Amino acid sequence: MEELLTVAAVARRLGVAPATLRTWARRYGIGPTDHESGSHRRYCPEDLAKLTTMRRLIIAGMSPAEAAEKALTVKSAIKMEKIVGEFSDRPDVIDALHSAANALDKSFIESTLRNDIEKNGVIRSWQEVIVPVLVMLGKSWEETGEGIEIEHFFSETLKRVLRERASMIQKPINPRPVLVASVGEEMHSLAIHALTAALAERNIECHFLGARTPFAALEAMVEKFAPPAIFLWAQLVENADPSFFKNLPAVRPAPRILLGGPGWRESDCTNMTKTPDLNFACEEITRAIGA
Ligand code: B12
Repeated sequence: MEELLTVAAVARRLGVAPATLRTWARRYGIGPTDHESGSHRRYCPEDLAKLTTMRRLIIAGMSPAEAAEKALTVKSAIKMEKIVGEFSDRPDVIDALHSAANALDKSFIESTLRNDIEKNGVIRSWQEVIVPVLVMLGKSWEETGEGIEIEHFFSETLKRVLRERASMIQKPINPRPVLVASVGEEMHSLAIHALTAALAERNIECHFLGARTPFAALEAMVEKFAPPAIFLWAQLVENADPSFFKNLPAVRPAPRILLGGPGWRESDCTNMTKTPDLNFACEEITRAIGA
């Protein structure tokens, strides 16, 4: 039986909005040929081959009109599973995730993130796919002042996937968990979610305090658990109060304190370790727990 697909299914796999597919059909005649199922038109494997070519040529920099002209000459057929494979290299994943974020397509964002992390690990996924998408989302919000719901929606979906990943930890290798927090009024917490998930892949357990952690919470946790390492995130300068690391209670053995995020000012952090990236933070923490 021939595989026939809806506009929504094809759009998700190709990483474009359904409206874009409709425009391509109307403007360039590159749509579902003549398959009808109920009142909805469906794409067949031959249509998919044309669309996949169109998408690839646009990503390569060709204009939609030129890409459509070439794609319409394609005679082959392509199966849905094949498209997923074809579009799994990194620029396409970024693009697909960005489109899915804009379309508020939760299930596509979740499954793409899960697959990517499963295949590449948290660090590579974060650096190669997730950060570029976050930067794109932040940029469009900065330029237009619109789409804040997209930022929230994508962040929450990403947090869910990273939490899931962190909870897969089996037998932690560190008896005393690492302490991880975003300081003061800091609402940005995606980086620390990524850190906790990346450490879980190494079976390193964290006490995760999340966004807007007050100093009293850090103080109590340090006294109670004497963590081997403490990671403090500040995205914004106004939240990077040095008293968060200067006034921590003294415990034995002394924890390794790491500061991450663009908020920390160099002048406040002399003699402190500021992490340059996720990989470095994971390596330092791994060393601090003696693994
Ligand atoms: C998602 C997001 C939000 C979400 C946060 C959700 C959540 N739970 O975290 C929400 C919607 C809540 C939010 C709120 C705000 N946001 Co915001 N947000 C973002 C966005 C899109 C992603 C943030 C993020 O996690 N980035 C990924 C990080 C990690 O990238 P990075 O900081 O550049 O990190 C690199 C280095 O720091 C380095 N690194 C070094 N050490 C380490 C250690 C580890 C472990 C890791 C992982 C990385 C790392 O590697 C990183 C790359 O991996 C950014 C855009 C952007 N470009 O980042 C804006 C952005 C950070 N937000 C911004 C702003 C202004 C705000 C608000 C003030 C807006 C407002 N007016 O309300 C509020 C902040 C309120 C507050 N008190 O904190 C600005 C900040 C500008 C500035 N520098 O001052 C940005 C840059 C958007 C923009 N382009 O203008 N935001």
